[in-house]
Amino acid sequence: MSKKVNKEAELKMLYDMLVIRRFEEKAQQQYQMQKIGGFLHLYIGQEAVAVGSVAATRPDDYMITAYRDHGHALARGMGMNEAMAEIFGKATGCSKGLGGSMHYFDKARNMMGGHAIVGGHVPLGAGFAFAARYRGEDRISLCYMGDGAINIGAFHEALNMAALWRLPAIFICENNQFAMGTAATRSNHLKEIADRGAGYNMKSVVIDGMDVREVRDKIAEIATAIRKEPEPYWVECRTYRYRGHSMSDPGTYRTKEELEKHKKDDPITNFSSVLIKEGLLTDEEFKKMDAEIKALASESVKFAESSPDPDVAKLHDYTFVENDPNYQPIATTPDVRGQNPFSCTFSV
Ligand SMILES: Cc1ncc(C[n+]2csc(CCOP(=O)(O)OP(=O)(O)O)c2C)c(N)n1
Ligand SMILES: [Mg+2]
Repeated sequence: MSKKVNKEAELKMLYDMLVIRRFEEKAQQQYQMQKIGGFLHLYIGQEAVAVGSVAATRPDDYMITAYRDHGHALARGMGMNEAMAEIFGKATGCSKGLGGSMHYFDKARNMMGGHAIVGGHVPLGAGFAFAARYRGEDRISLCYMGDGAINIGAFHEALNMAALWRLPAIFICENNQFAMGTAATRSNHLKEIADRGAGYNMKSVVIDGMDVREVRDKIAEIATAIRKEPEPYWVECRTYRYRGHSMSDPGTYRTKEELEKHKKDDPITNFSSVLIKEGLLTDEEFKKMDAEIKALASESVKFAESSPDPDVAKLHDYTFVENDPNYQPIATTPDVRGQNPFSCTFSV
């Protein structure tokens, strides 16, 4: 065991991964009891990616992801109550019950959303990095996506611009090996997903996404480098989802044996064993931690059930910007290169 190990930080990573696992098991149960409508995509198996990368970065760094978003929000510190209430479509949810499972949002924690359109959020991830550079801040943008997003047009536009403008973004591909029922090997003419970065002359890194320490350490290294010298990185985190694509997935595209083989790499079981072996945790402490988290997950269901529905009269709220101190009406929008961008016709 390295001398530099910080017991509290290590235990927090285990705790955060367990929060995601137990929260989602509870959500799955509620879905099966038909208390939750719409889609539900579980992150179970992939917890080390969100937890390790959040542990490696700062709370003021931006993060954005696709629809498999519970893990990212919880890792950033969202409470289980507001997370569960959102899935139940309640007014106390993180998106006021208007987003549901795929559209978590937590501006206070710089969690800039779960996004349902595959690859559609990648330009936004580049945009947050642009905003940070433009303002002269040393914040970075963590942009997560699935292996199914890397052939989408918006993905390529975003990576090209990010590379051209040297934006401080870490594009993290969570390669869980499938896009719905399609294996990544059937949809990409690539040897490795990590090779995608080469097309944009971008530094590329492969990470074992089942090992939370490796995720944290490698992302921390990249984050430190790009805060000083901005440039984007392309990261492939190799991981695996233990549940179906969504709740209605019959899973016919993989065998039971394959699933069982990958369960041996369980990021939580393996990390807890390592911590016990290193003397940072006892078996009893682990059981106590788990029981505490399970109780919080049950509590979050009670919270969600007893919360009010959103007010129908407010259905159209939150669609357009309101009370934004940065918003400038057209008349006061400053000129850009001598022209007002909103009141003139550009000649090209
Ligand atoms: C532009 C677009 N095309 C198709 C879909 C339908 N769809 C939803 S999820 C998904 C698979 C995406 O897989 P991946 O990016 O690997 O993410 P994972 O589900 O594995 O986390 C598809 C094709 C969509 N949401 N958006
Ligand atoms: Mg995938």
